[in-house]
Amino acid sequence: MTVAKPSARPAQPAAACRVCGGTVSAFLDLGRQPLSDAFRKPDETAQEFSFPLVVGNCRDCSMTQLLHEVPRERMFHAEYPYRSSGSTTMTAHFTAVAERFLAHELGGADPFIVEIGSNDGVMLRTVAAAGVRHLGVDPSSGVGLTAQHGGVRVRDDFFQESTARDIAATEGRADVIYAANTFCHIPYVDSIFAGIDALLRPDGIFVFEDPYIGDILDRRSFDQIYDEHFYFFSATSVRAMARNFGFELVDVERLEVHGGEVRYTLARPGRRRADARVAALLDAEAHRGLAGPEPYERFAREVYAIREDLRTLLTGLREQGVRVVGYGATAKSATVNNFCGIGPDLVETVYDTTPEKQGRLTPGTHIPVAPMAGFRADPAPYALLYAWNHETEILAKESAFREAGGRWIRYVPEVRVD
Ligand code: DWN
Ligand code: SAH
Ligand code: ZN
Repeated sequence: MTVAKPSARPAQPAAACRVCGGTVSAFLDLGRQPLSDAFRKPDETAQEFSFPLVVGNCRDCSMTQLLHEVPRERMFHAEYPYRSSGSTTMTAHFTAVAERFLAHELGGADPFIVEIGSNDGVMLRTVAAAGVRHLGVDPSSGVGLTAQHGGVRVRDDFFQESTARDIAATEGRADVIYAANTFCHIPYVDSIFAGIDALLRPDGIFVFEDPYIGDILDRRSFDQIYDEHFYFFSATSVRAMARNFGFELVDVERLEVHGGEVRYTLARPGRRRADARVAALLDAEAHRGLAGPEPYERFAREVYAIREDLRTLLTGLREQGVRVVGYGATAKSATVNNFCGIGPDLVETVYDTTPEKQGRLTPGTHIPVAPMAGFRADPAPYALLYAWNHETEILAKESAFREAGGRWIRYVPEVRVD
């Protein structure tokens, strides 16, 4: 398999910022990539969709973003396979989010919570169980059906201005609008903010949590970059974006989930006092130069080094005839496999608990995906931990693998075997 030269300059060096219209300059070209969640049936013959995965940083508002947008209907549809409840850590995380909203954020006699990207209902089912009025909005109707079976009300739709206006007209305004790992998936932020403005009560809050660019740079987690992740937020870029659309950033909270995230709270200007954490994170970002080009250029060099190291390790193991399997058919792994040229010759099988991914092939490089039982029944000496963001949970339940002499391969923040 051929891989692009490390010296390759991005095919497209610049684009217009989707937030402010300024100039986005590219800092990393990850090559042509498939849809990260399009797992192929083995007998499928149609040409796979691909697009140039190039990421850049806006010189004007400092928002990190992709230079090419994949049409949303290609990614989010009835067969979208990702299920939020597949991790016990994430399930506990979202139960705690719901409990916090229920305890602290609901005013009036008939409160209303809206979630954008409610997926299988992992957060809203706690709200539903408490008998509180709610609505999930999600265009991926397969996972939405699971939410409905769990007692959650779901609207099978993309959230945008028209959807929000319609909800406000028929159901009234919301106390809280929440989005986890979804707002960063949506390029059309102007329509989202117009929708938030139409749907949120005057004192309401818009809360969203997404991978934090500071953590991506620190942990060199280049696999957070894939079709669905359009934006990579910082406090600096979110504050500028919020102001641009008539909102104020009033709180930020660092989270350890999914490899490092920040939860941002927005309110209408003057409605909430900004927590001191906002100024602290803005200062920290200014101090480390997050607005400038240096940290991004350094990151790009580090990513190329990881690719070299990972390919050297995997091809070395192949030459010795040593088996390597993958753990977790993550969306992130599409970037790793396609950027590093990892196919079934280097990783024979990827094990995953998601029924919708099993029996299929990984996007682009076509590694078979198999049920997790095989990982234990037919243990290989090496396992590439694609679901590294769930490491604590996985290492706890897979302790037998290590005890039997199995070794984990990691690729972020560097290639490591242990
Ligand atoms: O932002 C997004 C996040 C929230 O979820 C979406 N764009 C798509 C998706 O990204 P991902 O696929 O990289 O997410 P995860 O949570 O890292 O995916 C974990 C994968 O590993 C799932 O396919 C489930 C699987 N898994 C497993 O097989 N055994 C997960 C755990 C915890 C396990 O023990
Ligand atoms: N909140 C969940 C799901 C994240 S996956 C979690 O944190 O685990 C991203 C979800 O966003 C998918 O279910 C996808 O269908 C949904 N999504 C993408 N664009 C959307 C939009 N414009 N409006 C609502 N949901 C959207
Ligand atoms: Zn910009």
